[in-house]
Amino acid sequence: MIPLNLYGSILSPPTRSVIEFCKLSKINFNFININAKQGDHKTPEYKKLNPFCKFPVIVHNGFNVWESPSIVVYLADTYNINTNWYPKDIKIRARINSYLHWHHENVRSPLAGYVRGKVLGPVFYAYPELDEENDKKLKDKMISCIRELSDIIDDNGFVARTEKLSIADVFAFNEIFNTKFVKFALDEYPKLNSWFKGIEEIAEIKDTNDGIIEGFYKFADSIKNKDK
Ligand SMILES: N[C@@H](CCC(=O)N[C@@H](CS)C(=O)NCC(=O)O)C(=O)O
Repeated sequence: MIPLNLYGSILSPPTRSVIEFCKLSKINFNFININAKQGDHKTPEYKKLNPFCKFPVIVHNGFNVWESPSIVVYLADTYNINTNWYPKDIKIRARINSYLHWHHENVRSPLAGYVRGKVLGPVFYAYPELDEENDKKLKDKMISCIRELSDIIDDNGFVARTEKLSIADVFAFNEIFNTKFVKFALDEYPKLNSWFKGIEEIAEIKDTNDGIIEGFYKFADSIKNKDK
């Protein structure tokens, strides 16, 4: 029996980062899909797994952990991981952890903010369409975040200022990946673009992310047709 259950959605960047960490670390897991439109994450049972009703969550041998960076650290310690993705070297870990703490407010918030407001929110949570003013406000925040990440990569190569790719890059990559929903192109940022494409081609990541955008639009169309 696999002792690890992972609850989440493939559309969710933090869920994918945990899935990819498992795959890159050869940790087996059962995936339990959360249908946000149906409110699977708002049920009393789910609330026992994560009191804040967010995904991803893991349950490992009956022990539940929420917040994706915290899940990754728990899994790395539990499965004794020592790879470039999350090495045991405490100074490299400190760099990765610093990024992961910074990531929520400074990367996830501005990138997911626009993607959710513009595309995912209206489909999953019946958000009203963004008006021009809010569209611009959220889009500007997304662009200034991409610029900041691009500067970090220009200067350091990797987002956590490590010498090799780490799980921090995967977290950043997955948030940027979702900007495909708003058709944002990275061509203006050559180093960021090649960093992004390099990560996208890693087998475990490709295997997870391929087909997501197309799958979402098919789902959104099927809802629209049902509502007609
Ligand atoms: N800081 C959290 C963020 C989790 C999060 O925002 N998850 C989103 C999906 S990407 C969610 O649960 N959305 C459902 C909701 O807010 O109702 C983490 O890294 O795990």
